[in-house]
Amino acid sequence: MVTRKAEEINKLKEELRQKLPPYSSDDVYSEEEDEEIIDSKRNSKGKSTSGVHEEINSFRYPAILLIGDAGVGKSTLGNWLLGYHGDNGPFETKASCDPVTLEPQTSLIEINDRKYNLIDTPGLFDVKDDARSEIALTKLANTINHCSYGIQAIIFVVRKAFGKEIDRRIQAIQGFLGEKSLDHMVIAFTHVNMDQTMDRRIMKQSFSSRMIKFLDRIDNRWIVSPHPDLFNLDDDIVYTNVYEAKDIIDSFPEAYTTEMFNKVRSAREEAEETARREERIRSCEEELEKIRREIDRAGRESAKREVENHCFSLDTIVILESGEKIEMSKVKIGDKIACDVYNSGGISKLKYSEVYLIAHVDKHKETEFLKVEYTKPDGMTGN
Ligand SMILES: Nc1nc2c(ncn2[C@@H]2O[C@H](COP(=O)(O)OP(=O)(O)OP(=O)(O)O)[C@@H](O)[C@H]2O)c(=O)[nH]1
Ligand SMILES: [Mg+2]
Repeated sequence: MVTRKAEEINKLKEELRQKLPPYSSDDVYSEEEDEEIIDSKRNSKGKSTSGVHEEINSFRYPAILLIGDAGVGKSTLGNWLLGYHGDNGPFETKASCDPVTLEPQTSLIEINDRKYNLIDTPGLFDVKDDARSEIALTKLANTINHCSYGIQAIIFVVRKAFGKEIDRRIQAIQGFLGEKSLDHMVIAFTHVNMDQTMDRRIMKQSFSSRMIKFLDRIDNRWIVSPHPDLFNLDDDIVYTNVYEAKDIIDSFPEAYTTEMFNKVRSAREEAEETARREERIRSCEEELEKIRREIDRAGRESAKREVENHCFSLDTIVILESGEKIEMSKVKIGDKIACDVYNSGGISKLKYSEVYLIAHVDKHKETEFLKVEYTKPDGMTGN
């Protein structure tokens, strides 16, 4: 694994030295080696980005994605992997409060004679800015959709001291890329101290139980991205980690495909749409309930006023025997309207009474009535 023999490391160093001249901003990276690489460009800040470009339409090979929090050291690791010093390679790096890589950048990388697009992505989790995280996720989705040759590896760059937050990050990545993406994932730890970088066992001892569980899930595929202030390109440990990463990447049998990603994406979008729909229904129901309560309260107040006035108003709603509800003003002689409630075998039922006279429609005008009491021939009385 990581502790390679000295000669082997020297051989690897020599190989790399032959392949890659030291980076200088005037270099035109591998244009001669690969005619498909787009001409070197200048990024928005004017710094030369030889060998790195932002044309995501130009992916010609399986992709290796560098993902992780903003400022965690993704571009630095990209540079190490390309054979440059972490802080002095094609990918721009900077100690900055603001995110540095704002658009996905790509550079060609060759591992065991196979070419890949190494893609440096904008920071996914910006603790200071949720909207920016959202944009970064959209950009990542867009980038993935352009990886028509699939994704060979996802290098998830993680700050070593990242404690309990790791679960949230992993869940977010899994939710975004899908469970299958874990089969293509390598964890790269940054901000690791000298001892932990030099000795994998010391590093292991520092893992939390959560981290151990997660690393088990991905078959312990992890490397250390050496601290650029502590290590040089020539240091064995840099080579060891770079080659460990490359071995892992090369060992993945088949690439994670855009279809897999899009399947996860449509499932996620469907779930989000369902959640949004349910939320809309819930808020409509809440609104309806509020209106119902309002009507009920207004009805009670109006009934109270009517009782106080000894009269109903013309817009008072009455229930007909047919169940239809109409305003008092629409009532006709002969209609049977609900006038009382009675109990029938434990069930409340409405009692209806026939309208035989509409006598007093103006509640503001006082009218005199005669009360007639009668006795029918069968002895029944009424008034
Ligand atoms: N202490 C420490 N600093 C590091 C490490 N890796 C990178 N850095 C420094 O952290 C700063 C940010 O590194 P970048 O590689 O630009 O980080 P990034 O993840 O690409 O950042 P964004 O593009 O802004 O998302 C640089 O100054 C690096 O030198 C590390 O392992 N330890
Ligand atoms: Mg960056």
